[in-house]
Amino acid sequence: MFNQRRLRHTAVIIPVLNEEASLPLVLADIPSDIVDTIFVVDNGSTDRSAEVAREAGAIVVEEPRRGYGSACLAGIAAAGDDFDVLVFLDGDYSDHPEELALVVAPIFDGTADFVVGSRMLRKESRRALLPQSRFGNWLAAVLMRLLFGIRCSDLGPFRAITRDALRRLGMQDRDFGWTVEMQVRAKLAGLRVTEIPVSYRPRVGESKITGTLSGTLRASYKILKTIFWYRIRRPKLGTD
Ligand SMILES: Nc1nc2c(ncn2[C@@H]2O[C@H](COP(=O)(O)OP(=O)(O)OP(=O)(O)O)[C@@H](O)[C@H]2O)c(=O)[nH]1
Ligand SMILES: [Mg+2]
Repeated sequence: MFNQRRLRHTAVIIPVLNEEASLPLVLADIPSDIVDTIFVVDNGSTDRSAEVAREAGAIVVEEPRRGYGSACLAGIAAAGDDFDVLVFLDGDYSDHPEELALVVAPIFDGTADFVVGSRMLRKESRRALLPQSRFGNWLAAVLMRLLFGIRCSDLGPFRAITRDALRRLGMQDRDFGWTVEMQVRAKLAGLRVTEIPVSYRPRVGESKITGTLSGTLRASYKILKTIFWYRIRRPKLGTD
């Protein structure tokens, strides 16, 4: 493992909007024997998220344009060409950063280009998802199977991808459509994609999306719109 890590430079990208309470917990659990650099993308937080990130040794990237996708795109731009593998992780401590080695393993052993951590494969993780989130992910997975032949069980935020594969995708979405866009584009680009079960727990702090009606409706609308847009348009992506 030590030699392999030397071969691969791995960065973590954490989109953040007002997560000062959870961020120190997330950063403390990221395995430093695998990860070279942590980019915390501050999406216009009004709390001390940026300060606590810097205090914990992360590189803070400012992205004033709101939206989960915007934050991810800014993190990718900041990482540039210096990393072979990029890992995405939420900043609310609902993911388990200590499982990062499991998420990157199929990439490190050369069997996958893109790995999605699924929260739907383990009972206790599934139970930690709010019912609307469980239903939304199930419906999205059914539609992706029917419309694209994609076998997946979740649009989980905890995921890893090689820099080269990410470049081939040409990601564009700036908010809630980011996760599903990456999985659909990965299919259209012919990436080797695999899913692994990950743990999940209720977030630290106030829910912004899945725990609110407006957040759930906005996210669901954008995810469904993204799925059907790609089914109708089927853009050609570089397959090699
Ligand atoms: N809501 C929201 N989160 C953002 C934004 N930019 C970055 N984030 C971060 O993106 C990650 C995912 O957002 P969450 O609010 O956890 O979304 P969720 O997990 O679907 O729903 P909840 O955890 O219930 O709020 C978190 O680390 C947020 O801090 C943004 O514009 N809006
Ligand atoms: Mg969350």
